[in-house]
Amino acid sequence: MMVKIANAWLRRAMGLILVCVLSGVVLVPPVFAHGEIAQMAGIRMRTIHWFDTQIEPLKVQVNDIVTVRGKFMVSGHWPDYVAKPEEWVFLNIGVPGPVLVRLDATVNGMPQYQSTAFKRGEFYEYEVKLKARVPGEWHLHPLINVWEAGPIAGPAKFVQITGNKADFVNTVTLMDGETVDVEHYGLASMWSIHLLWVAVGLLWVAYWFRHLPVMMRRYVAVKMYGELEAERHLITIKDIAVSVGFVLGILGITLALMMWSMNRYAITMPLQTGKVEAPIIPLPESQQQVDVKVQKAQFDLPSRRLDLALEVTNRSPEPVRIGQFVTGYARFIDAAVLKDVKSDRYDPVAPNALHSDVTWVEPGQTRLVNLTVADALWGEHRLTDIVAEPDLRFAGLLFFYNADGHRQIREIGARMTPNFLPGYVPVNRHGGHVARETKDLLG
Ligand SMILES: [Cu+2]
Repeated sequence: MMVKIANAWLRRAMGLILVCVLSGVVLVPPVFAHGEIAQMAGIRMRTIHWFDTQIEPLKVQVNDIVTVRGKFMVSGHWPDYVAKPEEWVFLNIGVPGPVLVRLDATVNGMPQYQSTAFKRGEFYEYEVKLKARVPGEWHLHPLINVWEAGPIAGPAKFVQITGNKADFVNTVTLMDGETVDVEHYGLASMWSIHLLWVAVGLLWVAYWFRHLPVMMRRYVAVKMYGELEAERHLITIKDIAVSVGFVLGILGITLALMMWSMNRYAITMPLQTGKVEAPIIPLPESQQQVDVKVQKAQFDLPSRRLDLALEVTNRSPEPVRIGQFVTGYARFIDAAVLKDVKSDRYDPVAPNALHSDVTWVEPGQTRLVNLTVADALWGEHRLTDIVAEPDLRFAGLLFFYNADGHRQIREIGARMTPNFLPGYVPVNRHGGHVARETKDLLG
């Protein structure tokens, strides 16, 4: 009777475990990205503003070259709680593991083989050349590692690598003319030396474990030989000789291996520390002929919308209009000015998110512009989390375009008020675009 009940319970438990495992396999969607949206929204919005990112080609064979290039601005609204980019930064690539190798990287034309420093408020242009190594579909980001702050990722694309990993070649010609295969260079000696020391370790253990029982040997010895005699049977003269032999042998092997490697690799260079300098070359976009003051910023959580009241002064000789807002890696576009589309569902672009109540700001004119940046992208990329942060500020790049499409970029940033209530009409809005829209929603 008891056995039957136990059997029934066991069967039920097994069934439950099976259901759990299957639902884990069937119901949990596969995860593609690698946590870029888990980073604090405030850090993403106020550190590096990435734009003009190009990752190409997106379909390659093993050994083909993928180029990542683009521009970024180092925010002048860098948070106080994040280590500064003037200390140590490194231009890198965010991919799941060494699926590509980095052949070359430049920032403003300067090779970036080591860490560097970036100045807040400056624009930079970068290029990274990668060689495809492991077949698969990989989410590939440009990335800047900031010392003590971590990686700050740019917009990613999926790169598909086909072919066979065994065909991957990565050869380098050294200064002395020797060509080496970096994939396998020094691996044989590394393996042999490691295995040698594993063998020495096992021999040492085996020597002391040769007599059974191994546990409580002192107790057994005292039982057999009495208190006074036990010591001589626990560690014998032979044991001492073998131990000394081990020590001398290990020292001898170490010396011999050191002499062998000094002879085999006669000329070596230590890994280099220090910084390379990224020169500051003013990019055409950074010439500042448009001034922007943020008069009011409100983040409307229910409608995923940033409402901005901006005082725009146009000091350029031509009328300009706002066409794009970039914060972190996300791009919010005014469809009437620019055409941009999502390259895949994870592409952080909102092609029709920007609306302003003033189209053109004429030369010499100062206008109050009410701008709304509204899109589900705020939520999809968890930038809405900004309202849960203790330093409620945003920053981003405003792209102004003239009639020819020539652009100027200004960074804006300010403290902002969150609004959690649906249908809330902001105060101090005198018939502006935002207030009208909200009133329309109400009734
Ligand atoms: Cu990713």
